[in-house]
Amino acid sequence: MRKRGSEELQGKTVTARHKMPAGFGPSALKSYLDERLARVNAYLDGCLPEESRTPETLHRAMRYSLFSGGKRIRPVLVIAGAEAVGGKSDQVLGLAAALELIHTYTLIHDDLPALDNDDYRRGRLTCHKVFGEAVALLAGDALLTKAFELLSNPKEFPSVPPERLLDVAGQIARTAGSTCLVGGQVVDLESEGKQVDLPLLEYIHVNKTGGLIVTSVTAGARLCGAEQQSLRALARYGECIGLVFQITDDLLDVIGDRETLGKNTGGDRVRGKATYPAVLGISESRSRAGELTGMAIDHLAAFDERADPLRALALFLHDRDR
Ligand code: GRG
Repeated sequence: MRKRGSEELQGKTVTARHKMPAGFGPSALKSYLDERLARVNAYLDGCLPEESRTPETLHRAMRYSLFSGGKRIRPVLVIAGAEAVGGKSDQVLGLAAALELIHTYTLIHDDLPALDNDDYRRGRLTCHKVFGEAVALLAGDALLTKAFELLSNPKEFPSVPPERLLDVAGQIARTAGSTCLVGGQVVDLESEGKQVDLPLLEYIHVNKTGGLIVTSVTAGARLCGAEQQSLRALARYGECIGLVFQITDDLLDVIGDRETLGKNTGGDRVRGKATYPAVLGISESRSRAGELTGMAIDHLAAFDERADPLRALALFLHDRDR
């Protein structure tokens, strides 16, 4: 695939003032990500049962999918959201891990033959291809359950008042449930092969993909005691990058590189999926992604340099090639 330079993808609407924050360029972002991801990965490793623990097949399947090279976007957003309001990553590691566990469960279930029937994910065979459908289904269930085990344990969050933790756990449960993530997935399935207009497309993506992203950005900040005004701004930022994330994902399914993505491309068209390129065309989809990226960064105007990782992440999500 021809590498899409940021100038080209950013189109007309991500302007010079939306470039990487001064002092927080690509190498600073890389160090930031490496450092945070190492901590998230260590935490995830410590909270899951070892592969040797009975039932071994189940624990192997859970670990297989969790440690298969995901980008860890949601945990990074949890940490960056917390840091933007003065929190520390250590305060929110359990939350960051919980959101990645939920995300990984959705991917395992989404790949099953009853849903997208995908053979490859993150460059490897999908969970059900390696462990069989029944174990994959149950590995997804166990990851989801593990997330709420973490969230219901105040010992994982020693500096957080229990009522605040309960509040955040409730927010995550609502996001993962029938009126957001699972609901968005159902509407997506029901729309396959049908003519879909922009409002319906955005309904699907706001719920299926955007909800978990908004919750990632806001829940860490909420856990750290952020004020309502900051939470509202972070939520608007999250809504914008959630859509950018999905538009880019849709574009990559059309123009992305199979090797880089680690999964097959073109599946959306074959399945008659509702996507931005199908509804708006490629050029208009790119412009929309650029416009939303600029809007996301503008929503952070009241934050100081502690929000620079969020600003840089907006641009990163816009420019990503996997
Ligand atoms: C409850 C089964 C079920 C599904 C809910 C989230 C979801 C709906 C399905 C997951 C499948 C999917 C393709 C969702 C769209 C969001 C998306 C592009 C997910 C991939 O996320 P990345 O790119 O993945 O962050 P990595 O592999 O980097 O973790």
